[in-house]
Amino acid sequence: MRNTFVFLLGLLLSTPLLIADDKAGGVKKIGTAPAGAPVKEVEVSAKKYEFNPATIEVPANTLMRLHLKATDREHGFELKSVKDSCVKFDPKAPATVEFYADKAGEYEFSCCKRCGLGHGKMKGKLVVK
Ligand SMILES: [Cu+2]
Repeated sequence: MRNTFVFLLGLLLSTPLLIADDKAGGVKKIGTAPAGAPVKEVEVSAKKYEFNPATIEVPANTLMRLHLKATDREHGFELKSVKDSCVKFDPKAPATVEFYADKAGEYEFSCCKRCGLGHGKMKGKLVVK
């Protein structure tokens, strides 16, 4: 009986978190930036089926802060090489992604919210130099 109660309480407490996780907007942090790392802020707009800019360049060891704004409907942003990096946003709820790039390379990103027929080609890349 006691175990059931604890289980139900846990379920009750975790439910709002699960819901919040699927909502558009918010801040997603990928990687940890050391204190004092330079920051590069970039405004990225999204619409069917493109990101603008689609190529974003940043020097290595920079904290990149992407401000994602959708102009038509809900879209998503996810770094292909990073598990669970999807963040969703819509015209009323922009989102911010922070990505600390400590290694040079190209990181492909794509839309992670099905947004129509061209969804699969909605892509871009971060170029870390
Ligand atoms: Cu999409």
